[in-house]
Amino acid sequence: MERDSRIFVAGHRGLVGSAICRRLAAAGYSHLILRDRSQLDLRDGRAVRDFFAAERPEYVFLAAAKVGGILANSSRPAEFIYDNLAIQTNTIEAARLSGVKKFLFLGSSCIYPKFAPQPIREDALLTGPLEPTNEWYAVAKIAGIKMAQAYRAQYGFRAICLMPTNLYGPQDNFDLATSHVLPALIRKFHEAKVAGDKEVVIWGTGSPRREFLHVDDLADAALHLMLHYDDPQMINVGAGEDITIRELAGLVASIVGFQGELRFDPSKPDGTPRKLLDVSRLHSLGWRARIPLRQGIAGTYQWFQSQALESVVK
Ligand code: GFB
Repeated sequence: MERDSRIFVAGHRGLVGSAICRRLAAAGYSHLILRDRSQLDLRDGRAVRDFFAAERPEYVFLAAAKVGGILANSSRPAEFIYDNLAIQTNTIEAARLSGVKKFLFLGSSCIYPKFAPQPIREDALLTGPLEPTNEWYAVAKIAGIKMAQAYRAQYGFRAICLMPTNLYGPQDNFDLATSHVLPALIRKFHEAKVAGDKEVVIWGTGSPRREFLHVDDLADAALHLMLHYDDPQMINVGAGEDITIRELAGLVASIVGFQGELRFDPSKPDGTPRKLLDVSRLHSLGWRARIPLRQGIAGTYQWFQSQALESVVK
């Protein structure tokens, strides 16, 4: 990939796409091709093929997807399976037809079986039943991995697949009904602190364990692998350590400065008990996560506050 290569970052307004754009810009890549949803609906196959034929991107980072936390995933299964299948099918096929040189597909750690041995190695894929709260999203992402591998096998299409763990960072979704846990906790503790509330309710029992990776680390890994990895086997991208939701809540509360009580609500789903990725393959390729969790959360809280301030000024 040259500094003036034509690079399409699909989903550039989202958490992942915006981080990939920042990373590419910092590395001097100057020809980014970007379209928001109103300009190009990736679920529309004809529109996607026309776009690729006209713009002829050479490299593609597919960061566009329908994503959400445990509640959004379990309450809108049809959207999660349809949107993701359509987005990735259209984009991979149009990229192949228009002669894209290399394509990066992003999956998720939830593609692995609910009770996969921990830490989860890449070869655990399809060895057991999925976690029911996100099986629709997971099935779509598994189809994307298999499509990338099939296209490589039959057409020599150079697609690589990254499986990131739970991500967080600036540009995340802070809507409490649809977000992931980390932005939800930042918002809940911030609002409770401002309102002087005595307690904050956390979903589930607090015992599930999750691994969190700052999205700037993911973007750095994505660039590294786009440049140095070219293999049909997918590759896990994680931080290498996990914590319980209870520990995470304590950490976020201390960063935000909330001093009240934490109340757990076991009527809400816990989801999978644990999903820590085995990142030995990634480490062997010379890449490691660098942003410590406390520092990453503090930066994300700063970003959240700057957005809140901006919406007041507007
Ligand atoms: O981040 P999260 O929604 O997704 O939830 P998953 C992680 C854990 O945090 C669950 C708990 O045990 C939740 O019950 N939790 C506690 C909360 N309080 C909250 C809260 O206020 N909001 C949220 N959202 N959770 C998703 C999948 O699973 O992970 C997706 O549904 C995707 O498919 C994503 O793979 C990375 O880690 O459970």
